[in-house]
Amino acid sequence: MNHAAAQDTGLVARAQADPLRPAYHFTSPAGWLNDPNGVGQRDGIYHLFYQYNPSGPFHDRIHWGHAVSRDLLHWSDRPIALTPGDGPDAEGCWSGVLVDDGGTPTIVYSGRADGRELPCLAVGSADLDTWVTLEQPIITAPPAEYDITEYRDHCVWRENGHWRQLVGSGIAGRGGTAFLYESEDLRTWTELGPLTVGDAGDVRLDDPEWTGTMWECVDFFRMTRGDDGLTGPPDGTSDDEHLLIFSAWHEGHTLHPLVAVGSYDGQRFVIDRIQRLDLGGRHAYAPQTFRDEAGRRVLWSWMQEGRDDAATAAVGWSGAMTVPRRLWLDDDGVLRSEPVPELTTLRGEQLLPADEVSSGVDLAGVDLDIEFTATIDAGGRVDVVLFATADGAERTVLELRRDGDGLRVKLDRSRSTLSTSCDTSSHAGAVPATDPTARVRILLDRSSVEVFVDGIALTTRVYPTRTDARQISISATGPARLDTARAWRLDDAEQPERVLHP
Ligand code: DQQ
Repeated sequence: MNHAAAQDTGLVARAQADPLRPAYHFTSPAGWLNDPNGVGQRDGIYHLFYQYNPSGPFHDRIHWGHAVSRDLLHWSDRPIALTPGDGPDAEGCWSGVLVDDGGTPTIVYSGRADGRELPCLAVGSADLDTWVTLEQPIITAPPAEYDITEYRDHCVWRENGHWRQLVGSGIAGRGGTAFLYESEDLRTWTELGPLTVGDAGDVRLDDPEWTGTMWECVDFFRMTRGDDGLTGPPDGTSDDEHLLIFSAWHEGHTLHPLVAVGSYDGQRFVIDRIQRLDLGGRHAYAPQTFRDEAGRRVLWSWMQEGRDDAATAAVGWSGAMTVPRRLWLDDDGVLRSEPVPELTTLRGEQLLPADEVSSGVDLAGVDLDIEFTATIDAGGRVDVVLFATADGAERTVLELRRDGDGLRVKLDRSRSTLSTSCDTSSHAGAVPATDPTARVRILLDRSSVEVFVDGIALTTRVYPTRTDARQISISATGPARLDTARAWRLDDAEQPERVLHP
């Protein structure tokens, strides 16, 4: 075995030995993973590309990893798609998208060189395994007439017989934005100005609705309301509502994903309202969506870590994807999401029958799919204690309360770990209710927690240190009751053999 291969094996083995590494969520073989990129489905096969550093669990010289799946759950690593070269991506192949250029797979991404990013392009083989990058950026400079903060990340679609592109950015003193461009061939672009501009106002790093001074990972599409609503690329001739997903950023702080809903006339997007996309903020950062062959709008986000750099270096890996989620706009225009139904095929042993459970529920496990319904009236509360030790020294608590017409959700991580190297801040937010019954789904996968309350997601990470931190209880107090509860252990989905450079 040569030296590089031996290093590979060491890092992968170290990552796989970490008991807190998710087992049914997508992770890189080891090293660093951040944003989902180039998500899509071709001829039945799902493709997930991602920001990847195979050299170690830190953000540096980013490559594009690549994996394929037929069911969105079981993935096979494919060769690394993009590797920094000696041209416009010498310092990294940052985020972007996959499009079909008349049958030719094509990636539009941000090449980083000389400390800044510019739009670049790569052409793929039919099987998407081999990629050739253009030697020059396809846009050679940000728009000169604006004083921009940053400029990167792409959304590309066909509209009215032309290619359209958004590049995420920010205008100094005003707010985040996305510049709109048009092209006939994906290689020469005409700038059409900002699609819309946010309002950054004062710096409010702790405000989960602050739109930041720059918008990363812009993702623009249209969608009709209703559980079986239709979705597609932006279309300025349609009256459909349009959605712009972006990740609010400010001077190196990856803050949180937001979604703006409004109308689009082919040139400008008028924002009607802005919603938090995930109550877990930065732990569900940089989402990217696609319309799959069944017509669903499917999303992945980067589940950013909450351990510090030294703790992350010790385990040899960093970053996982959320489970794939289906999005829909409800009848009131609220964007909701749920794990794709395919996830239920990972269900193994059932831990609770579907009987009535008015008093409470006790369970144990770190890899569970829990579903319950509860009726919570004003003054009532449901508490879900997760990853608890018998003495309560470690525990993570989800609290649900009625708040006017909706629910108030809080996830308390203050005692989630005895380690002093982890983020233990809390998450909280509102859930617009659909009816008096709260429908709750919780997915646990070692350090990963994904909660869906009436389709409003809260994603976070916790790092218990004790092996007995496995107890779970669900209890109702005051004018609240549990109606039904079910739970299953979920099977692992990780590939058996993984190497850093497939
Ligand atoms: N991650 C990429 C950038 C993007 C950021 C770099 C968001 O393209 O803006 O790895 O997490």
